Amino acid sequence: MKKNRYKYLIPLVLISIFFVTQVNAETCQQYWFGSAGVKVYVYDDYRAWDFTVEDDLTVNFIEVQSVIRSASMIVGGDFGYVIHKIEILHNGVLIDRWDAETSPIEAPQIHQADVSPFEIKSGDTLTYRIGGGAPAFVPHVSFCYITGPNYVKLCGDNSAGEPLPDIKANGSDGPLTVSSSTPVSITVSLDPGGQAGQNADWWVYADTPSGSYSYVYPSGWRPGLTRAIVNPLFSLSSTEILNRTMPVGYYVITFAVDNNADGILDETWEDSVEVTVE
Ligand SMILES: [Ca+2]
Ligand SMILES: [Ca+2]
Repeated sequence: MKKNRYKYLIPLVLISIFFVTQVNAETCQQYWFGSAGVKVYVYDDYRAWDFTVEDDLTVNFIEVQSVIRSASMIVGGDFGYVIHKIEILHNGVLIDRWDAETSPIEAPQIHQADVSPFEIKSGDTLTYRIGGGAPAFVPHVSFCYITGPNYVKLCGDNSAGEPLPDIKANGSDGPLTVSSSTPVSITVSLDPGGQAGQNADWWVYADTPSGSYSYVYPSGWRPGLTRAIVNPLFSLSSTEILNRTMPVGYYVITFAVDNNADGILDETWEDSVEVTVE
């Protein structure tokens, strides 16, 4: 009899390990700027892009992509390598700075760095800037352009933060435009932040040209507005809830969780994606 008790203990231990691992999962926010084919020239002065922080996070790692290339105005050709400074600032305070060795070939450069943990809050300003750095032998004539796509990505620990629901269409935060012959894949994921284990209403619904539809677990989509499930908040990895072609029109699909479990739509924490089918 005694021996049998342990068979219940093993699954419990496994569940605990799973739980801890999930709560400490890393969360990232990514801010895109620039686009391929559009050149923004950088001289000795800095060029800057500002972003508004979407969610609170304790950041301990950054990754930045810059698509850049050196060039020369004077000889109409290419000078070779030019050193530019790139800086990331949070509310005007420098977080990280590094040299970009800009070559005559347009190429994406990825910079990654562990940083001393710092808090970002929704609405804060994040700045990417690039400039300066003419080499000594050609002062004031070297420059580069930055094109795209570029991004600033901040990662960190959200285990004490707000829940972060995320919904994507074909892997994108949108807005997405597709043809009526292209399938649309909708995925949802949740970082529960400091609310893991709190019982909550979960909602997945779509505003469509033919009215509202809701995803109800486990049966699937139905007309009207209905709760997907009532369940404690947990770390939900990317899960597909739709994959099909859709009639021409404009759609907004929302994933939300509430800070209660009363069956009423509160959308305390929500994320939406817009899809236009042409
Ligand atoms: Ca999203
Ligand atoms: Ca509710």
